[in-house]
Amino acid sequence: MLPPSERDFVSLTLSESGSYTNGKQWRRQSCLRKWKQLSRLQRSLILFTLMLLLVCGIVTSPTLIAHWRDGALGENTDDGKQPFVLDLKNEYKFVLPEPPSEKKGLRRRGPPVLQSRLHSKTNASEGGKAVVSWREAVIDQGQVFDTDIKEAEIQEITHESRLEAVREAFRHAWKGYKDFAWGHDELKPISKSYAEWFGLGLTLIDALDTMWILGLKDEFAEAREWVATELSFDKNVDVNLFESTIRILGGLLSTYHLTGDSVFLEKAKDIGSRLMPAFNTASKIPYSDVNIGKGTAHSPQWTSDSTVAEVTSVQLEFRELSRLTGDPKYKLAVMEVMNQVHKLDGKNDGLVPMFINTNSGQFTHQGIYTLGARADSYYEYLLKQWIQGGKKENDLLEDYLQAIEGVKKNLLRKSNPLGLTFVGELSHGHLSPKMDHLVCFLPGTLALGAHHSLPADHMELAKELIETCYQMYAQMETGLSPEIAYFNMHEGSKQDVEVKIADRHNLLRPETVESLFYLYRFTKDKKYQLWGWEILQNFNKYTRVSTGGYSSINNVRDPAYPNPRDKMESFFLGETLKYFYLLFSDDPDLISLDKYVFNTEAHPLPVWPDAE
Ligand code: DMJ
Repeated sequence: MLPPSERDFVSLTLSESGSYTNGKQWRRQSCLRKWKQLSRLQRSLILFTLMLLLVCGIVTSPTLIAHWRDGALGENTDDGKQPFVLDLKNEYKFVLPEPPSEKKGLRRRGPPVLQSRLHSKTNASEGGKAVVSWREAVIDQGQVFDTDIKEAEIQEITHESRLEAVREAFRHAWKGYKDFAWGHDELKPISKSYAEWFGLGLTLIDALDTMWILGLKDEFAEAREWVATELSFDKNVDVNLFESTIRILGGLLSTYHLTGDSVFLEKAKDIGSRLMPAFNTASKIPYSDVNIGKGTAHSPQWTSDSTVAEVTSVQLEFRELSRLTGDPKYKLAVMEVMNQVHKLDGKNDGLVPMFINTNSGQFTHQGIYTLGARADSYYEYLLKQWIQGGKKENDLLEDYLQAIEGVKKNLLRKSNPLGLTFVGELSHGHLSPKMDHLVCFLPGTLALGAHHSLPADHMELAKELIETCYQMYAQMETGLSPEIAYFNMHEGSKQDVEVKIADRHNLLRPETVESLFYLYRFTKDKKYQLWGWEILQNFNKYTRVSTGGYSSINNVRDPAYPNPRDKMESFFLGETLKYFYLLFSDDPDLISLDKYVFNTEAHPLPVWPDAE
């Protein structure tokens, strides 16, 4: 216990200058008398009016609002200074400091540079159709897709310094996780605490192979020790089958392959077998949730449906588990799902609805077709299972090829004014120009297919779509994409990408960086690295928390007020930073795309050598 002198206490002292004169005392007593003569109702009314005036005064004071908004919530400032939070001692602390690359004297890229580059080109091309981009910058349509980025611009930041910038970003994210969330699922970097989802150290497991690929040996060794000594799946906890398969099972399997360390294989077997009760349904279409301690499984409380993307995006992992263990039960369970979905009615030119019933095994809520949430990775896993198994499973390939034709026929449109190709959503015959950021996995998947000898026009479409995904970042004021974009299709629109208020958040998602990586690997066009570098700079500028970690943000449209959500998703370490690193690496053998397929959480699994 501290001595009394050092303990916190509050003292009130009347100073001499505070003593009253007789006149003042008299006036005070007289006021008091009048106050006491009032009825209780009169006194209450006066007090209520005074309170009302006080509250109105505070609420309408612009200075106070700005102070509260910028200070208490930890936002960026308008004048380009660093944002701050008001901590409990009333001191200001920086939350989102200068990106490390700037500290090292590297030139910042991102929207301001893009803006001036495009602006000067506009002046040079008079008569070109001009559009207004972020911060009112005028962009010449013809120049936006200029692939002729000067070599000097690319070389100004060296290859190695980009890789180091990713390592530094990872270390910074890891520091936050280690300091405030070690062994828990997710870091809450602003409140310096953690959030549990399954209570299984999700971020740590998701990040294992990223550390290995980035060469962060000390961090990896510490995390490996936690897995070996602390991680237990013997817990009475409900987990989501899909999320725990792609993040935990996938993360453990890929780390086993990269390291050869059997501790990861043993853990993978343990979680894999604990997830199997999900497949005990009347239809064999799995439930969404499993209790890994009790061995029971169930649908969500409100429905007996599962999500189509979820039940068809666990196959890479369970197939691999069967191959490694020699036990076919995992593979049989997940291939049964694929076989059923292959035969189902209710598809539209190969496009699937978003829900499937665990009792009947039939699609439900038919009529809506999207490449976004709830359907996305169904398409990704058709192609990747075909590659994983040695390109022999024809049903998978047929379904994939038919679906891509379905996308072309039903979902593709051009935006205005730039003519960006986007993937909309079909709802009962009506095309909505809505595109989730999640859809940005598609350019990478199309490019991967083309690399594996699928039609060359898939690569052309991939190139068009990745430019759209990049513009979802570049047309925003922060240079970061919203969760969902709406594309203008009307003549005379000023910019292509519109965002609804509810969709302005950015969760540090990986899909665009993932596709940039594939496009760069296959084309070697340096513009993809440059675009990725811009995006990394903007993550550093608007989402980095000074005490460690990165935070998803609420508003990509307001650089002065991005409004951190206080959460670092595990996929930021598992996927986003890994894809950044692979994008900036020029080594085609660093996770060769002929030897590995990435699961949908960016965990590389081997293409089967002698595909059975
Ligand atoms: C990840 O968990 C996976 O990439 C999944 O396929 C989609 N959602 C997140 C990332 O956005």
